[in-house]
Amino acid sequence: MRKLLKGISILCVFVLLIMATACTEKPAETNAPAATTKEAAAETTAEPVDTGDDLIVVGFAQCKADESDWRMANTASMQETLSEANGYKLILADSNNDAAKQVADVQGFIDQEVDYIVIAAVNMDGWDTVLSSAKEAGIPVILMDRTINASADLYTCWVGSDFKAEGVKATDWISTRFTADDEVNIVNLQGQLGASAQIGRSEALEDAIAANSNWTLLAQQTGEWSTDTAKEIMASWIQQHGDKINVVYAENDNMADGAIQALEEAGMKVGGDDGVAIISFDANRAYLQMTLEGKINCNVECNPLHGPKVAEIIQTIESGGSPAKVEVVEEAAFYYDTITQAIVDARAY
Ligand code: GYE
Repeated sequence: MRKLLKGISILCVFVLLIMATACTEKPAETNAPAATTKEAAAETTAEPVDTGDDLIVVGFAQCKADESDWRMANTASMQETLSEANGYKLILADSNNDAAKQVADVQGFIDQEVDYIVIAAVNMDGWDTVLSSAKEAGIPVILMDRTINASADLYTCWVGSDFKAEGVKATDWISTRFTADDEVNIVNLQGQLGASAQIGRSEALEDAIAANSNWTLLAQQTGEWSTDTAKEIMASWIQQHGDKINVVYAENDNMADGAIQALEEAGMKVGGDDGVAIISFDANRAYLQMTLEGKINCNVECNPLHGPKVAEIIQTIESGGSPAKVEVVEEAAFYYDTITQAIVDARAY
């Protein structure tokens, strides 16, 4: 739709230029034709000229492409689906988890007059101005993975996970693991603060702790989704609290792995029926293998493969339709005592 409008406006400019040139007197023996041509050329290239290859140009503002196993699978899904073979030109901007840079990346897409903008937001806040510019430019904005705090009329739709519901699956498992008479002492490795995934998962834990008088939050800190950072933090918590810790609530697989490394290096039993209970999120295949081995007790799925759904949304818009405002993906949870090798082997990421 947008490409048709852009093509018509360029054609009009060319017709006007031809008419203007035809009406002028034959230039004297000077450089006038070059000057006129040059001015004309400048006018037509003021707008990014449509390459005519009929590809749908999608600007993808990713938070940090190598942030985690989940994020790498998410980026790959977008690149595999929005490929030139499938009719797309995907422009990936990696903000390196810098929220201000990500906003600038989106502004850059507007300046390039892309056909669509897809955002996996570093932070929930700070979007109103740039999304208002996208709206004025008539560029549909698709939020993928993370939600944001912005007026709903500033973006076309959101596709992702219900992060709080993911957290409730995890805290429900903790409730089955311990009785009301047990002391439940929890440490919480949070995702990057301000990301909707962190907010939802942390909220579920905090609500469950408030609802269970025998549950205590011993420590809470962001591990920035990172294995190494989580390992360092966990080592310090072990120093402080020792074997009082009986639950690690890590808000993604990479941080769960870091915590497990720290616990094992401290000689503490991990997972299984009587080790420190490990909660994780994402359910990447490598970490479901660890769940099968009993190292992770409860791993809550968070599906990163949003490429096909984003393409479906774009095609709906291209054909004049309106996609649903919210698309929550269905997700499961996996447990060390019921998962099978077949389940692990069948995982797509
Ligand atoms: O859990 C984490 C990634 O936004 C759901 O970001 C995503 C989270 C995911 O880095 O591994």
